[in-house]
Amino acid sequence: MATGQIFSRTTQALFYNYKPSPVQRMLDFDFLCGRETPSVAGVIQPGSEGFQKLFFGQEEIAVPVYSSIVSACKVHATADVFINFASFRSAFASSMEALQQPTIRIIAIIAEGVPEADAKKLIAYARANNKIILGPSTVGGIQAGAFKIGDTAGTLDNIIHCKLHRPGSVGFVSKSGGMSNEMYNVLARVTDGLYEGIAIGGDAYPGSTLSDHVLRFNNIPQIKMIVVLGELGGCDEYSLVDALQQGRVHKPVVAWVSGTCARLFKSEVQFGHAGAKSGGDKESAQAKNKALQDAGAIVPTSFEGLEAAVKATYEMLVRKEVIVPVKEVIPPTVPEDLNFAIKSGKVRAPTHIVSTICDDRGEEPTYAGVAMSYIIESNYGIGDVISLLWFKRSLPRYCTKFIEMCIMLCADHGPCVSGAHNAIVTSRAGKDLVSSLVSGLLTIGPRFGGAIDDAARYFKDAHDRGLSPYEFVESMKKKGIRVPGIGHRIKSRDNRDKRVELLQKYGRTHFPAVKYMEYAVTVETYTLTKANNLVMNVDGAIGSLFLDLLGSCAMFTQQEIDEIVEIGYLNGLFVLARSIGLIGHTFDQKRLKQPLYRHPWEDVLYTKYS
Ligand code: Q5B
Repeated sequence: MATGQIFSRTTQALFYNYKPSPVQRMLDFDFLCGRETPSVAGVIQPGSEGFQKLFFGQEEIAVPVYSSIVSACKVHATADVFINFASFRSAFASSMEALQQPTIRIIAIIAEGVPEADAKKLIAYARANNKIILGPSTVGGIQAGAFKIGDTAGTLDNIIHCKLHRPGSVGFVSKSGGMSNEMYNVLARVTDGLYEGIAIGGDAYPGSTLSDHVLRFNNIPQIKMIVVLGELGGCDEYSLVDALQQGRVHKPVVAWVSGTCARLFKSEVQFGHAGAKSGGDKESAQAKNKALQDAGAIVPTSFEGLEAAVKATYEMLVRKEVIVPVKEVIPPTVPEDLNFAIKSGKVRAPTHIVSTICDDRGEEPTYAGVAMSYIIESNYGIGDVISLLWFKRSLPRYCTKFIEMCIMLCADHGPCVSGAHNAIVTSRAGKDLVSSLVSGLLTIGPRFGGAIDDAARYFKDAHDRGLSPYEFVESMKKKGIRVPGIGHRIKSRDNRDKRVELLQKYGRTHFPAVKYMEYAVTVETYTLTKANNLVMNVDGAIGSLFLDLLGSCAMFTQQEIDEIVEIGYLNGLFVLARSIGLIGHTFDQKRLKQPLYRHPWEDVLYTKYS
């Protein structure tokens, strides 16, 4: 591997298996460093294509999404880093495919738990083809002020705090990503900061080794000293020992191998990383620290001494004028995400929607404050749910039963009515359930099913003004308005609508008062003197009885009743009820495999007169 720098301020990556947070963090880092181009050239998400909206500073950009590695590499031939966020199950296949692309030079494999046999195959292929693997089981790496992989170095605050937005003089390599963060902090405190930092990953078979990166750092002129953090287990550190002994590293190396506490345990101990287990003596932290020290590395006596050793080495290099401390750069302010800023209480923003009936943010949704489990455990019915969501209160059982009666009685009235006819024709035209349903619902209006609100409005007004049925009906006639709630195409004096009778009977039996319904009956008595079919219809029965319900249950103020009538809640009962039937008709037609409907010519009057 050796040779030097692997990243620059123009390095671009392809990000496999899209995760919004690490991609956005990379772009935020770019902005902090003053990069001109985003470091993520594209995202690969098997099965999707298009783009992802992300921020590059204040500007929103569209990052292209590709469904395959090959197509992404073809379009972005200069993006030579492949950041693989695939799970351990699919990391091997995607990494191998990426390695086989001529444009890809470096792969970071984030997944933990990649089978060792697979890791070995990837490593062999990478070595044979002069490519670099970081990981598996790595957070990645960073070149300060230039390029960063995924979540490396954590939050923006941490990055600024660790001065990673501009290059320093230290090369750092460790197994652990978590410890890298710790060390970036130390380096910012006691040196002029990091130049490049790599976490090789904690697996037993890392794609690149500590010594691979130390030897590379040795060739990067901007790196003046090297810090290495090893771990007990495995023999990786010994290749660094060899390199030091062979005089292949010319820069001061400060090193520490963690895990010295393993000796305190009686049996073999497995630490956090797969490769970090106390094996034989040679793999112990003590043995490796000693070997590194003997080979010429600066090794403190404990981890606590590492900071002092780094500081002393840095100061020595400054004294010798090997290091000229870099000038501080003030990073630009990265705009904070609105959601985050709101959550942390830093900003406030006006809401765009007000909602008062249902809250789904807690453990369980509540309807008008009543928890879902209470609704189920208390045997609430659909009438109770409607009263909570429409009227925002629990109505007495006789009221909710009445609502349920309305729903049941209006659920369907055969295939010939406007709504069902439309739903049937639409379904037979091959349209889906929602289209068929909506086509039927759209017929509900002043003539068909949608006269309940107007019936309530006119009956209430006429009754409250003390109009006699004669005065009311004739005044309507003068205005050219048909009395809503009166009249039916097939029902008549001698063929009464059973639904109307059932509703009236229920109201008379259970409601404290039915003055509006009785007024509507007197209106019907009058209209029947004009024509046999001017009976009270289901809209008129529901409209007048609902006025009685609202007025007599003592749960609504007069102002609330006026508002319900004015807004027009009551047609909702017919819309809801008839949806049941319209859905049934749609299923019926599909089940019967009915062909496209075409109205017969014989049933159309073709005439030039109009
Ligand atoms: N005349 C329902 O009319 C219908 C009059 C009237 C004064 C009236 C009509 C009407 C008001 C709206 C209403 C709900 C269009 C109906 C429903 C659900 C359904 C449907 C189903 C289901 C029927 C003949 C003569 C004319 C008119 C006069 C008619 N209605 N006068 N007030 N209300 N009602 N809709 O039979 O002198 O000859 O000019 O608009 O409440 O939709 O099952 O089918 O569950 O699906 O077509 O039940 O009444 O009568 O229009 O030929 O009129 O009577 O002025 O007088 P028809 P038309 P004139 S329930």
